[in-house]
Amino acid sequence: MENWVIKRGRLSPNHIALVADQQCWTFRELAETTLKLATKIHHQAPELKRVAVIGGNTADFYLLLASFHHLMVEVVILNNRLSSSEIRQQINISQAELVIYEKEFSQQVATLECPNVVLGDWQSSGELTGDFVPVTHYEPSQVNTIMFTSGTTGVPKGVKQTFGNHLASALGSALNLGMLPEDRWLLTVPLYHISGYSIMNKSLLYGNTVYLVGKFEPTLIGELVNTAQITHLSLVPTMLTALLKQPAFLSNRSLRCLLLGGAPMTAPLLAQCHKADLPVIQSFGMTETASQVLALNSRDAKRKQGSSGQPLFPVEVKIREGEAGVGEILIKGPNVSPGYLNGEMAKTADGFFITGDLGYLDDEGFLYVVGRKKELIISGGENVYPLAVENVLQAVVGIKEAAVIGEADDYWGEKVVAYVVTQNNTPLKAIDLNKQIGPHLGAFKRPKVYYQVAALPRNSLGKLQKNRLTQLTVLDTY
Ligand code: S0N
Ligand code: AMP
Ligand code: MG
Ligand code: MG
Ligand code: MG
Repeated sequence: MENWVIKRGRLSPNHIALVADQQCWTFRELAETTLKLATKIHHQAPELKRVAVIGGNTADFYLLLASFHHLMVEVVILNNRLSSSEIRQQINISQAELVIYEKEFSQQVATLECPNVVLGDWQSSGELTGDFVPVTHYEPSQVNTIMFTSGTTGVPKGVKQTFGNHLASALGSALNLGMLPEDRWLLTVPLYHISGYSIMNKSLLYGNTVYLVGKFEPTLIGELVNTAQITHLSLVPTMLTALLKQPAFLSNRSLRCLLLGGAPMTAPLLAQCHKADLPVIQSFGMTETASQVLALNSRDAKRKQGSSGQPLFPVEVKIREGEAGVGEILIKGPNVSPGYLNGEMAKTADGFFITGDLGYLDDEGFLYVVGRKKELIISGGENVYPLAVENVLQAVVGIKEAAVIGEADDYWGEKVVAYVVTQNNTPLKAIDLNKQIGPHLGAFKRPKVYYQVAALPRNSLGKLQKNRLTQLTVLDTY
Protein backbone atom coordinates (compact mmCIF):
# COMPACT_ATOMS: atom_id res chain seq x y z
CA MET A 1 0.00 0.00 0.00
CA GLU A 2 1.25 3.48 -0.82
CA ASN A 3 1.78 6.02 1.99
CA TRP A 4 -1.78 7.07 2.97
CA VAL A 5 -1.01 10.73 3.73
CA ILE A 6 0.96 11.34 0.54
CA LYS A 7 -1.53 9.46 -1.62
CA ARG A 8 -4.54 11.33 -0.21
CA GLY A 9 -2.63 14.63 -0.63
CA ARG A 10 -2.22 13.78 -4.30
CA LEU A 11 -5.79 12.56 -4.83
CA SER A 12 -7.67 15.34 -3.00
CA PRO A 13 -5.15 18.20 -2.67
CA ASN A 14 -7.68 21.00 -2.20
CA HIS A 15 -10.28 19.19 -0.15
CA ILE A 16 -10.42 20.06 3.57
CA ALA A 17 -8.81 17.32 5.65
CA LEU A 18 -8.98 18.80 9.12
CA VAL A 19 -10.75 21.61 10.95
CA ALA A 20 -9.42 22.17 14.46
CA ASP A 21 -8.39 24.95 16.84
CA GLN A 22 -10.00 27.56 14.51
CA GLN A 23 -7.77 26.52 11.61
CA CYS A 24 -8.11 24.20 8.68
CA TRP A 25 -5.78 22.08 6.56
CA THR A 26 -6.36 20.73 3.07
CA PHE A 27 -5.06 17.24 2.34
CA ARG A 28 -2.10 18.81 0.51
CA GLU A 29 -1.34 20.98 3.55
CA LEU A 30 -1.72 17.98 5.82
CA ALA A 31 0.84 16.08 3.73
CA GLU A 32 3.25 19.03 3.69
CA THR A 33 2.97 19.80 7.41
CA THR A 34 3.36 16.19 8.48
CA LEU A 35 6.35 15.68 6.16
CA LYS A 36 8.08 18.61 7.88
CA LEU A 37 7.35 17.20 11.30
CA ALA A 38 8.49 13.72 10.24
CA THR A 39 11.75 15.26 8.96
CA LYS A 40 12.39 16.82 12.37
CA ILE A 41 11.62 13.60 14.19
CA HIS A 42 13.90 11.70 11.84
CA HIS A 43 16.81 14.06 12.38
CA GLN A 44 16.45 14.11 16.14
CA ALA A 45 16.03 10.36 16.46
CA PRO A 46 17.16 8.63 13.24
CA GLU A 47 17.13 5.12 14.75
CA LEU A 48 13.70 5.45 16.36
CA LYS A 49 11.68 2.22 16.15
CA ARG A 50 9.04 2.72 18.86
CA VAL A 51 7.78 6.00 20.29
CA ALA A 52 5.19 6.72 22.99
CA VAL A 53 2.97 9.79 22.73
CA ILE A 54 0.63 11.61 25.13
CA GLY A 55 -1.64 14.34 23.88
CA GLY A 56 -5.15 15.72 23.74
CA ASN A 57 -7.59 16.12 20.87
CA THR A 58 -5.57 19.02 19.44
CA ALA A 59 -4.49 19.81 15.89
CA ASP A 60 -0.84 19.44 16.98
CA PHE A 61 -1.43 15.95 18.29
CA TYR A 62 -3.46 14.92 15.23
CA LEU A 63 -0.68 16.14 12.94
CA LEU A 64 1.92 14.34 15.06
CA LEU A 65 0.01 11.08 14.75
CA ALA A 66 -0.32 11.52 10.98
CA SER A 67 3.39 12.38 10.66
CA PHE A 68 4.30 8.88 11.88
CA HIS A 69 2.75 7.58 8.66
CA HIS A 70 5.97 8.82 6.98
CA LEU A 71 8.30 7.00 9.38
CA MET A 72 8.71 3.27 10.00
CA VAL A 73 7.97 3.82 13.69
CA GLU A 74 5.52 2.03 15.97
CA VAL A 75 3.45 4.54 17.93
CA VAL A 76 2.32 3.74 21.47
CA ILE A 77 -0.63 6.07 22.09
CA LEU A 78 -1.07 6.47 25.85
CA ASN A 79 -4.33 7.32 27.60
CA ASN A 80 -3.85 10.88 28.87
CA ARG A 81 -6.14 10.28 31.87
CA LEU A 82 -3.69 7.84 33.47
CA SER A 83 -1.61 8.57 36.55
CA SER A 84 2.17 8.96 36.41
CA SER A 85 2.81 5.45 37.71
CA GLU A 86 0.40 3.88 35.20
CA ILE A 87 2.15 5.76 32.40
CA ARG A 88 5.56 4.65 33.64
CA GLN A 89 4.35 1.04 33.71
CA GLN A 90 3.05 1.20 30.12
CA ILE A 91 6.22 2.83 28.86
CA ASN A 92 8.26 0.12 30.53
CA ILE A 93 6.12 -2.63 29.00
CA SER A 94 6.25 -1.03 25.57
CA GLN A 95 10.00 -0.32 25.75
CA ALA A 96 9.42 2.91 23.88
CA GLU A 97 12.69 4.70 23.17
CA LEU A 98 11.26 8.20 23.33
CA VAL A 99 8.16 9.93 24.74
CA ILE A 100 6.64 12.92 22.97
CA TYR A 101 4.01 14.74 25.01
CA GLU A 102 1.92 17.89 25.00
CA LYS A 103 2.77 20.36 27.76
CA GLU A 104 -0.60 19.92 29.45
CA PHE A 105 0.51 16.43 30.50
CA SER A 106 3.95 17.38 31.91
CA GLN A 107 2.96 16.28 35.42
CA GLN A 108 2.29 12.73 34.32
CA VAL A 109 5.70 12.29 32.66
CA ALA A 110 7.73 14.26 35.21
CA THR A 111 9.38 11.22 36.77
CA LEU A 112 10.11 9.21 33.63
CA GLU A 113 13.62 7.85 33.08
CA CYS A 114 12.95 7.42 29.35
CA PRO A 115 14.07 10.31 27.05
CA ASN A 116 11.17 12.69 26.55
CA VAL A 117 10.36 15.88 24.72
CA VAL A 118 7.53 18.42 24.64
CA LEU A 119 5.74 18.38 21.28
CA GLY A 120 5.42 22.17 20.93
CA ASP A 121 9.13 22.78 21.60
CA TRP A 122 10.02 20.35 18.93
CA GLN A 123 7.71 21.76 16.29
CA SER A 124 9.11 25.27 16.65
CA SER A 125 12.76 24.24 17.01
CA GLY A 126 15.49 24.30 14.37
CA GLU A 127 15.64 24.45 10.60
CA LEU A 128 14.89 21.56 8.34
CA THR A 129 18.27 20.34 7.20
CA GLY A 130 19.44 17.25 5.39
CA ASP A 131 17.56 14.66 3.46
CA PHE A 132 14.63 12.68 4.64
CA VAL A 133 12.98 10.01 2.56
CA PRO A 134 9.47 9.26 3.79
CA VAL A 135 8.18 5.72 3.85
CA THR A 136 6.60 5.12 0.45
CA HIS A 137 4.77 1.84 1.13
CA TYR A 138 3.34 -0.12 4.03
CA GLU A 139 3.13 -3.87 4.38
CA PRO A 140 -0.29 -4.86 5.82
CA SER A 141 1.58 -6.58 8.67
CA GLN A 142 3.49 -3.41 9.62
CA VAL A 143 2.47 -2.27 13.13
CA ASN A 144 1.18 1.29 13.05
CA THR A 145 -0.11 1.77 16.58
CA ILE A 146 -0.07 0.16 20.01
CA MET A 147 -2.88 0.89 22.48
CA PHE A 148 -3.09 -0.47 25.99
CA THR A 149 -6.14 -2.24 27.26
CA SER A 150 -6.70 -3.52 30.79
CA GLY A 151 -5.58 -7.04 31.60
CA THR A 152 -7.40 -9.45 33.91
CA THR A 153 -4.31 -9.75 36.11
CA GLY A 154 -4.26 -5.97 36.59
CA VAL A 155 -1.31 -5.63 34.19
CA PRO A 156 -2.30 -3.68 31.05
CA LYS A 157 -1.78 -5.32 27.66
CA GLY A 158 -0.33 -3.50 24.65
CA VAL A 159 -2.50 -4.23 21.61
CA LYS A 160 -0.65 -4.12 18.29
CA GLN A 161 -2.68 -2.60 15.44
CA THR A 162 -1.29 -3.00 11.94
CA PHE A 163 -1.89 -0.95 8.79
CA GLY A 164 -3.76 -4.03 7.55
CA ASN A 165 -6.03 -3.93 10.63
CA HIS A 166 -6.80 -0.23 10.13
CA LEU A 167 -7.45 -0.73 6.41
CA ALA A 168 -9.80 -3.67 6.95
CA SER A 169 -11.64 -1.67 9.59
CA ALA A 170 -12.07 1.36 7.34
CA LEU A 171 -13.20 -0.70 4.35
CA GLY A 172 -15.66 -2.78 6.36
CA SER A 173 -17.15 0.28 7.98
CA ALA A 174 -17.51 2.19 4.69
CA LEU A 175 -19.22 -0.77 3.03
CA ASN A 176 -21.76 -0.68 5.83
CA LEU A 177 -22.26 3.08 6.22
CA GLY A 178 -21.55 4.32 2.68
CA MET A 179 -19.05 7.20 2.81
CA LEU A 180 -18.71 10.32 0.62
CA PRO A 181 -15.78 12.75 0.38
CA GLU A 182 -18.23 15.52 1.33
CA ASP A 183 -18.92 13.84 4.67
CA ARG A 184 -17.85 15.66 7.84
CA TRP A 185 -16.95 13.49 10.82
CA LEU A 186 -16.87 15.15 14.22
CA LEU A 187 -14.06 13.69 16.33
CA THR A 188 -14.72 14.17 20.05
CA VAL A 189 -13.91 10.68 21.33
CA PRO A 190 -10.26 10.57 22.46
CA LEU A 191 -7.52 10.18 19.85
CA TYR A 192 -5.83 7.79 22.30
CA HIS A 193 -8.64 5.27 21.85
CA ILE A 194 -9.30 3.42 18.64
CA SER A 195 -12.74 5.10 18.60
CA GLY A 196 -10.95 8.41 17.91
CA TYR A 197 -7.77 7.34 16.13
CA SER A 198 -9.72 5.28 13.58
CA ILE A 199 -11.52 8.46 12.44
CA MET A 200 -8.16 9.91 11.33
CA ASN A 201 -7.14 6.85 9.34
CA LYS A 202 -10.61 6.57 7.85
CA SER A 203 -10.46 10.19 6.71
CA LEU A 204 -7.14 9.51 4.92
CA LEU A 205 -8.67 6.48 3.21
CA TYR A 206 -12.08 7.98 2.39
CA GLY A 207 -10.99 11.58 1.75
CA ASN A 208 -13.64 13.09 4.07
CA THR A 209 -13.22 16.04 6.44
CA VAL A 210 -12.59 15.70 10.19
CA TYR A 211 -13.80 18.31 12.71
CA LEU A 212 -11.62 17.78 15.75
CA VAL A 213 -12.96 18.90 19.14
CA GLY A 214 -10.60 19.39 22.08
CA LYS A 215 -12.82 18.92 25.06
CA PHE A 216 -16.16 17.18 25.36
CA GLU A 217 -18.44 20.18 25.90
CA PRO A 218 -22.02 19.09 25.06
CA THR A 219 -23.32 22.63 24.38
CA LEU A 220 -20.50 23.43 21.95
CA ILE A 221 -20.86 20.10 20.21
CA GLY A 222 -24.61 20.55 19.83
CA GLU A 223 -23.96 23.88 18.12
CA LEU A 224 -21.05 22.67 15.98
CA VAL A 225 -23.11 19.78 14.61
CA ASN A 226 -25.45 22.39 13.15
CA THR A 227 -23.04 25.13 12.06
CA ALA A 228 -20.60 22.70 10.42
CA GLN A 229 -23.38 20.45 9.06
CA ILE A 230 -21.76 17.40 10.60
CA THR A 231 -22.78 14.10 8.97
CA HIS A 232 -20.95 11.56 11.20
CA LEU A 233 -20.38 11.48 14.92
CA SER A 234 -18.85 8.69 17.04
CA LEU A 235 -19.96 8.52 20.68
CA VAL A 236 -20.01 6.29 23.71
CA PRO A 237 -23.43 6.07 25.44
CA THR A 238 -22.37 8.48 28.24
CA MET A 239 -21.66 11.24 25.70
CA LEU A 240 -24.98 10.59 23.99
CA THR A 241 -26.77 10.94 27.33
CA ALA A 242 -25.21 14.38 27.77
CA LEU A 243 -26.00 15.45 24.19
CA LEU A 244 -29.66 14.44 24.46
CA LYS A 245 -30.09 17.39 26.86
CA GLN A 246 -28.96 19.85 24.14
CA PRO A 247 -31.82 21.37 22.10
CA ALA A 248 -29.41 22.33 19.30
CA PHE A 249 -28.26 18.73 19.03
CA LEU A 250 -31.81 17.39 18.96
CA SER A 251 -32.91 19.77 16.24
CA ASN A 252 -30.07 18.99 13.82
CA ARG A 253 -30.91 17.74 10.31
CA SER A 254 -27.42 17.07 8.93
CA LEU A 255 -26.41 13.94 10.86
CA ARG A 256 -26.51 10.76 8.79
CA CYS A 257 -24.74 8.47 11.21
CA LEU A 258 -24.43 8.58 14.96
CA LEU A 259 -22.04 5.70 15.58
CA LEU A 260 -22.33 4.25 19.07
CA GLY A 261 -19.94 1.82 20.66
CA GLY A 262 -17.53 1.09 23.49
CA ALA A 263 -20.19 0.15 26.05
CA PRO A 264 -23.72 -1.28 26.23
CA MET A 265 -26.66 0.95 25.34
CA THR A 266 -29.70 0.84 27.57
CA ALA A 267 -33.18 0.31 26.12
CA PRO A 268 -34.54 3.67 27.41
CA LEU A 269 -31.61 5.56 25.87
CA LEU A 270 -32.16 3.86 22.52
CA ALA A 271 -35.88 4.53 22.65
CA GLN A 272 -35.20 8.22 23.31
CA CYS A 273 -32.93 8.37 20.24
CA HIS A 274 -35.51 6.80 17.97
CA LYS A 275 -38.20 9.11 19.31
CA ALA A 276 -35.97 12.08 18.50
CA ASP A 277 -35.34 10.56 15.05
CA LEU A 278 -31.59 10.41 15.55
CA PRO A 279 -29.76 8.15 13.05
CA VAL A 280 -28.19 5.89 15.69
CA ILE A 281 -26.02 3.00 14.55
CA GLN A 282 -25.18 0.67 17.40
CA SER A 283 -21.87 -1.16 17.02
CA PHE A 284 -19.62 -3.66 18.77
CA GLY A 285 -15.86 -3.34 18.72
CA MET A 286 -12.71 -3.41 20.78
CA THR A 287 -9.17 -2.09 20.82
CA GLU A 288 -8.16 -5.60 19.73
CA THR A 289 -10.39 -5.37 16.64
CA ALA A 290 -9.23 -1.91 15.54
CA SER A 291 -12.74 -0.40 16.12
CA GLN A 292 -16.20 -1.76 15.31
CA VAL A 293 -16.46 -5.24 13.81
CA LEU A 294 -20.23 -5.51 13.95
CA ALA A 295 -22.70 -2.71 13.36
CA LEU A 296 -26.32 -2.14 12.55
CA ASN A 297 -27.17 -0.44 9.27
CA SER A 298 -29.67 2.40 9.06
CA ARG A 299 -32.29 0.17 7.43
CA ASP A 300 -32.36 -2.22 10.39
CA ALA A 301 -31.60 0.24 13.19
CA LYS A 302 -35.24 0.52 14.29
CA ARG A 303 -36.32 -3.02 13.52
CA LYS A 304 -33.41 -4.47 15.49
CA GLN A 305 -33.31 -2.10 18.45
CA GLY A 306 -30.95 -3.42 21.12
CA SER A 307 -28.81 -5.38 18.67
CA SER A 308 -25.18 -4.50 17.94
CA GLY A 309 -25.72 -5.51 14.32
CA GLN A 310 -24.20 -7.89 11.83
CA PRO A 311 -20.50 -8.52 11.14
CA LEU A 312 -18.85 -6.07 8.75
CA PHE A 313 -18.01 -7.66 5.40
CA PRO A 314 -14.42 -8.77 6.24
CA VAL A 315 -15.45 -10.12 9.66
CA GLU A 316 -16.83 -13.44 10.91
CA VAL A 317 -18.65 -13.83 14.20
CA LYS A 318 -19.57 -16.97 16.13
CA ILE A 319 -20.96 -17.74 19.54
CA ARG A 320 -19.22 -20.36 21.64
CA GLU A 321 -22.31 -22.09 22.92
CA GLY A 322 -23.23 -21.69 26.55
CA GLU A 323 -26.68 -21.92 28.05
CA ALA A 324 -29.85 -21.16 26.04
CA GLY A 325 -27.94 -19.95 22.98
CA VAL A 326 -25.98 -17.35 24.94
CA GLY A 327 -22.23 -17.81 24.85
CA GLU A 328 -18.90 -16.12 24.32
CA ILE A 329 -18.59 -13.80 21.33
CA LEU A 330 -15.84 -14.97 18.95
CA ILE A 331 -14.39 -12.79 16.17
CA LYS A 332 -12.20 -13.55 13.16
CA GLY A 333 -10.99 -11.37 10.32
CA PRO A 334 -8.32 -8.97 9.07
CA ASN A 335 -9.40 -6.33 11.64
CA VAL A 336 -8.19 -8.48 14.53
CA SER A 337 -4.85 -7.53 16.07
CA PRO A 338 -1.92 -9.91 15.51
CA GLY A 339 -1.37 -9.92 19.29
CA TYR A 340 -0.27 -8.18 22.46
CA LEU A 341 3.23 -6.91 23.23
CA ASN A 342 3.05 -8.84 26.48
CA GLY A 343 1.03 -12.03 26.44
CA GLU A 344 -1.00 -14.29 24.24
CA MET A 345 -4.34 -13.37 22.71
CA ALA A 346 -7.04 -15.85 23.68
CA LYS A 347 -8.00 -17.71 20.47
CA THR A 348 -9.93 -20.85 19.59
CA ALA A 349 -8.29 -23.72 17.70
CA ASP A 350 -9.84 -22.39 14.47
CA GLY A 351 -8.36 -18.92 14.99
CA PHE A 352 -11.28 -16.93 16.44
CA PHE A 353 -10.44 -14.24 19.00
CA ILE A 354 -12.24 -14.90 22.30
CA THR A 355 -13.62 -11.49 23.30
CA GLY A 356 -14.70 -12.25 26.88
CA ASP A 357 -18.12 -10.78 26.06
CA LEU A 358 -21.35 -12.76 26.15
CA GLY A 359 -24.14 -12.64 23.62
CA TYR A 360 -26.31 -14.45 21.12
CA LEU A 361 -27.14 -14.25 17.43
CA ASP A 362 -30.78 -14.10 16.34
CA ASP A 363 -32.11 -16.13 13.41
CA GLU A 364 -31.06 -13.39 10.97
CA GLY A 365 -27.51 -13.26 12.35
CA PHE A 366 -27.82 -10.05 14.39
CA LEU A 367 -25.72 -9.93 17.54
CA TYR A 368 -27.14 -9.11 20.96
CA VAL A 369 -24.54 -8.46 23.66
CA VAL A 370 -25.92 -9.52 27.02
CA GLY A 371 -22.98 -9.35 29.41
CA ARG A 372 -19.34 -10.00 30.08
CA LYS A 373 -17.46 -13.08 31.20
CA LYS A 374 -14.36 -11.02 32.01
CA GLU A 375 -14.31 -9.03 35.23
CA LEU A 376 -14.33 -5.56 33.70
CA ILE A 377 -16.07 -2.29 34.55
CA ILE A 378 -16.82 0.12 31.68
CA SER A 379 -17.37 3.63 33.00
CA GLY A 380 -18.13 6.28 30.40
CA GLY A 381 -16.37 4.15 27.77
CA GLU A 382 -13.19 3.82 29.85
CA ASN A 383 -12.21 0.35 31.05
CA VAL A 384 -11.43 -0.32 34.68
CA TYR A 385 -10.20 -3.69 35.94
CA PRO A 386 -11.27 -4.11 39.58
CA LEU A 387 -8.02 -5.83 40.53
CA ALA A 388 -5.94 -2.80 39.52
CA VAL A 389 -8.05 -0.58 41.82
CA GLU A 390 -8.11 -3.14 44.64
CA ASN A 391 -4.32 -3.43 44.61
CA VAL A 392 -3.98 0.33 45.09
CA LEU A 393 -6.69 0.52 47.80
CA GLN A 394 -5.17 -2.39 49.71
CA ALA A 395 -1.89 -0.47 49.98
CA VAL A 396 -3.62 2.55 51.54
CA VAL A 397 -2.63 3.04 55.17
CA GLY A 398 -5.78 2.49 57.24
CA ILE A 399 -7.50 0.15 54.75
CA LYS A 400 -7.45 -3.52 55.63
CA GLU A 401 -9.30 -4.97 52.67
CA ALA A 402 -11.07 -3.70 49.58
CA ALA A 403 -13.30 -5.14 46.88
CA VAL A 404 -14.26 -3.18 43.76
CA ILE A 405 -17.26 -3.67 41.50
CA GLY A 406 -19.29 -1.72 38.94
CA GLU A 407 -22.66 -0.30 39.92
CA ALA A 408 -25.31 0.68 37.36
CA ASP A 409 -25.35 4.43 36.79
CA ASP A 410 -27.60 6.58 34.59
CA TYR A 411 -24.71 8.70 33.31
CA TRP A 412 -21.56 6.55 33.39
CA GLY A 413 -23.36 3.30 32.46
CA GLU A 414 -21.42 1.69 35.28
CA LYS A 415 -19.55 3.46 38.02
CA VAL A 416 -16.65 2.16 40.07
CA VAL A 417 -17.55 1.53 43.71
CA ALA A 418 -15.44 0.06 46.53
CA TYR A 419 -16.38 -1.98 49.58
CA VAL A 420 -13.70 -1.42 52.22
CA VAL A 421 -12.83 -2.72 55.65
CA THR A 422 -10.70 -0.27 57.64
CA GLN A 423 -8.25 -0.88 60.50
CA ASN A 424 -10.25 -0.87 63.76
CA ASN A 425 -13.25 0.31 61.69
CA THR A 426 -11.77 3.81 61.57
CA PRO A 427 -14.06 6.05 59.50
CA LEU A 428 -12.78 6.29 55.94
CA LYS A 429 -13.04 10.06 55.88
CA ALA A 430 -10.18 10.14 58.40
CA ILE A 431 -7.93 8.51 55.82
CA ASP A 432 -6.27 10.77 53.29
CA LEU A 433 -7.51 8.73 50.35
CA ASN A 434 -6.91 10.99 47.39
CA LYS A 435 -3.37 11.79 48.44
CA GLN A 436 -2.56 8.11 48.75
CA ILE A 437 -4.21 6.81 45.60
CA GLY A 438 -3.77 9.89 43.35
CA PRO A 439 -0.29 9.08 42.01
CA HIS A 440 -1.29 5.47 41.27
CA LEU A 441 -4.70 5.58 39.59
CA GLY A 442 -6.15 7.65 36.77
CA ALA A 443 -9.00 9.77 38.19
CA PHE A 444 -11.67 7.91 36.20
CA LYS A 445 -10.69 4.65 37.98
CA ARG A 446 -11.12 6.06 41.47
CA PRO A 447 -14.25 4.79 43.20
CA LYS A 448 -17.16 7.24 42.96
CA VAL A 449 -18.59 5.71 46.14
CA TYR A 450 -16.98 3.90 49.09
CA TYR A 451 -19.06 1.57 51.27
CA GLN A 452 -17.47 0.88 54.61
CA VAL A 453 -18.30 -2.63 55.85
CA ALA A 454 -17.25 -4.78 58.82
CA ALA A 455 -15.94 -7.69 56.73
CA LEU A 456 -15.86 -8.89 53.11
CA PRO A 457 -17.92 -11.98 52.24
CA ARG A 458 -15.77 -15.08 51.71
CA ASN A 459 -16.48 -18.77 51.21
CA SER A 460 -15.07 -21.53 53.40
CA LEU A 461 -11.85 -21.53 51.36
CA GLY A 462 -11.40 -17.80 51.97
CA LYS A 463 -12.31 -16.83 48.39
CA LEU A 464 -13.98 -13.45 48.02
CA GLN A 465 -17.64 -13.68 46.93
CA LYS A 466 -18.25 -10.51 45.01
CA ASN A 467 -21.85 -11.39 44.20
CA ARG A 468 -22.68 -11.05 47.91
CA LEU A 469 -21.19 -7.55 48.33
CA THR A 470 -24.43 -5.71 47.64
CA GLN A 471 -26.20 -7.64 50.41
CA LEU A 472 -23.79 -6.45 53.13
CA THR A 473 -24.77 -4.09 55.92
CA VAL A 474 -23.07 -0.81 55.15
CA LEU A 475 -21.61 0.99 58.17
CA ASP A 476 -21.00 4.22 56.32
CA THR A 477 -20.96 5.64 52.79
CA TYR A 478 -18.52 8.23 51.41
C1 S0N B 1 -17.35 10.45 28.77
C2 S0N B 1 -16.20 11.43 28.76
C3 S0N B 1 -16.35 12.43 27.64
C4 S0N B 1 -16.23 12.18 30.11
O1 S0N B 1 -15.19 13.06 30.13
P1 S0N B 1 -15.32 14.65 30.47
O2 S0N B 1 -16.73 15.07 30.55
O3 S0N B 1 -14.41 15.37 29.53
O4 S0N B 1 -14.69 14.66 31.92
P2 S0N B 1 -13.64 15.68 32.53
O5 S0N B 1 -14.18 17.06 32.38
O6 S0N B 1 -12.29 15.39 31.98
O7 S0N B 1 -13.64 15.20 34.04
C5 S0N B 1 -14.73 15.44 34.93
C6 S0N B 1 -14.74 14.35 36.00
O8 S0N B 1 -15.21 13.13 35.43
C7 S0N B 1 -14.24 12.10 35.62
N1 S0N B 1 -14.30 11.23 34.43
C8 S0N B 1 -13.99 11.51 33.17
N2 S0N B 1 -14.21 10.47 32.39
C9 S0N B 1 -14.68 9.49 33.19
C10 S0N B 1 -15.08 8.17 32.96
N3 S0N B 1 -15.05 7.64 31.71
N4 S0N B 1 -15.54 7.44 34.01
C11 S0N B 1 -15.57 7.97 35.25
N5 S0N B 1 -15.20 9.22 35.53
C12 S0N B 1 -14.75 9.97 34.51
C13 S0N B 1 -12.94 12.84 35.75
O9 S0N B 1 -11.98 12.06 36.39
C14 S0N B 1 -13.35 14.04 36.55
O10 S0N B 1 -13.50 13.64 37.89
P3 S0N B 1 -12.67 14.34 39.06
O11 S0N B 1 -13.13 15.77 39.03
O12 S0N B 1 -13.08 13.58 40.27
O13 S0N B 1 -11.24 14.16 38.69
C15 S0N B 1 -14.83 10.69 28.65
O14 S0N B 1 -14.66 9.77 29.67
C16 S0N B 1 -14.66 10.05 27.31
O15 S0N B 1 -14.15 10.65 26.38
N6 S0N B 1 -15.09 8.75 27.14
C17 S0N B 1 -15.04 8.01 25.90
C18 S0N B 1 -13.89 7.07 25.82
C19 S0N B 1 -13.97 6.21 24.53
O16 S0N B 1 -13.97 6.70 23.45
N7 S0N B 1 -14.06 4.87 24.70
C20 S0N B 1 -14.18 3.93 23.66
C21 S0N B 1 -13.11 2.84 23.79
N8 S0N B 1 -13.41 1.70 22.93
C22 S0N B 1 -13.06 1.66 21.66
O17 S0N B 1 -12.42 2.58 21.18
C23 S0N B 1 -13.51 0.45 20.82
C24 S0N B 1 -14.92 0.74 20.24
C25 S0N B 1 -14.89 1.75 19.12
O18 S0N B 1 -14.00 1.74 18.33
C26 S0N B 1 -15.94 2.80 19.05
C27 S0N B 1 -16.47 3.33 20.23
C28 S0N B 1 -17.38 4.37 20.19
C29 S0N B 1 -17.83 4.88 18.98
C30 S0N B 1 -17.29 4.36 17.78
C31 S0N B 1 -16.38 3.33 17.80
C32 S0N B 1 -15.91 2.77 16.48
O19 S0N B 1 -16.05 1.58 16.27
O20 S0N B 1 -15.48 3.54 15.64
P1 AMP C 1 -12.02 -1.58 24.69
O1 AMP C 1 -11.10 -2.61 25.25
O2 AMP C 1 -11.89 -0.29 25.37
O3 AMP C 1 -11.92 -1.54 23.25
O4 AMP C 1 -13.49 -2.08 25.07
C1 AMP C 1 -14.06 -3.19 24.45
C2 AMP C 1 -15.19 -3.69 25.28
O5 AMP C 1 -16.28 -2.76 25.28
C3 AMP C 1 -15.79 -4.96 24.74
O6 AMP C 1 -15.02 -6.10 25.06
C4 AMP C 1 -17.16 -4.94 25.39
O7 AMP C 1 -17.09 -5.43 26.72
C5 AMP C 1 -17.51 -3.47 25.41
N1 AMP C 1 -18.41 -3.15 24.29
C6 AMP C 1 -18.09 -2.65 23.10
N2 AMP C 1 -19.18 -2.53 22.32
C7 AMP C 1 -20.23 -2.97 23.03
C8 AMP C 1 -21.63 -3.12 22.78
N3 AMP C 1 -22.18 -2.76 21.63
N4 AMP C 1 -22.40 -3.61 23.77
C9 AMP C 1 -21.86 -3.99 24.94
N5 AMP C 1 -20.56 -3.88 25.24
C10 AMP C 1 -19.75 -3.38 24.30
MG1 MG D 1 -16.06 18.20 31.40
MG1 MG E 1 -12.82 0.88 26.84
MG1 MG F 1 -3.58 -1.05 53.72
